Amino acid sequence: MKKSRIVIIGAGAVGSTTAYTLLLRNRVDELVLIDADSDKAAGDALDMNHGLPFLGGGKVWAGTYADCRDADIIVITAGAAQRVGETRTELLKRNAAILESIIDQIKEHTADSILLLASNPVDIMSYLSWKKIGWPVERVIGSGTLLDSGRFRYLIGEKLKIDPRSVHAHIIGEHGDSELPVWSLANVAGTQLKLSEADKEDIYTNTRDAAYQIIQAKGATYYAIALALDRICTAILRDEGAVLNVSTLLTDYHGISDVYLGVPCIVDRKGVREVLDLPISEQEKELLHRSANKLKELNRSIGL
Ligand code: 6V0
Repeated sequence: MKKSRIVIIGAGAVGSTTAYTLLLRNRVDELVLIDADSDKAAGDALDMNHGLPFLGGGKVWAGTYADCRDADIIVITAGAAQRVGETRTELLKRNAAILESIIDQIKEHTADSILLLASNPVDIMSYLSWKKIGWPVERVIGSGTLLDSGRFRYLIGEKLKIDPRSVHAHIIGEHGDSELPVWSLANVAGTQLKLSEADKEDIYTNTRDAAYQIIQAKGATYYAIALALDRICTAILRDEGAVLNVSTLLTDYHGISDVYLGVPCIVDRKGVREVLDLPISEQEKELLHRSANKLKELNRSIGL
């Protein structure tokens, strides 16, 4: 039987934490780490292998692009991390160049895998990857607003004293400053949330600015994104049909086309099987259009 394999390109804070999360949760038979800093990837692989006697199963090594050939999923977490005070959009040009060289090397070895992007600005990086790699759109996925939606649900849960897994609420749009909360559909067991307007504003602001707060405090964010990436990988490997707010190409989504944005999607072994058409309010539609327009402008700024 073919072994399941995930290749992670970029073994920095996010990439190595994602690998460790996948390993701990026994998600995959083979994990391959690739990094421009080959010592870092080799060191991480060795460190994780030394944990195998306490785990059982799994295999981790520092590999090359040739290892992409048998990959079920290729996760891209390479790039420059956000600096203190730097917006995600300022990262754009630095990361676009890195990504293009990575895509060229992946293409040499496979056309069958699923590409999962986390590098920021993730919606633009996903669109760029899809354009450059030439694979079907369902197989090029961005982590989108999955992490943001997790933060949102956590903060709502804290305020209501309810387990965040029982809170159904979505952040959609850009993974970044123009993202929007879908308050009109947020619920607990179908009932409306008992939150004041001030509570809502506080929750949304803290969701949107969470990355800035964490980067200010410790330089990078990696635990929650690693779990979000693990969630997407599991939905794919187990053919779950899970509904996850990932970034995908929109085609006439409330009138928005030709841009990657985070919206609820059904994710299974083929990747994004379907984009769910959320019945959002008129005001939310307007905000989504603003988010899309911002991203389109940024896409154009790098010639997409
Ligand atoms: P990091 O710790 O600096 O790691 C980046 C790694 O990429 C380093 O180890 C580099 O050596 C490596 N790298 C750079 N260029 C290449 C290359 N050409 N080929 C292979 N490897 C390369 O950054 P960190 O891990 O903190 O962040 C990585 C990316 O994830 C950044 O773009 C972040 O902004 C982004 N994040 C995305 C999130 C999301 O929700 N999508 C969340 C958190 C971070």
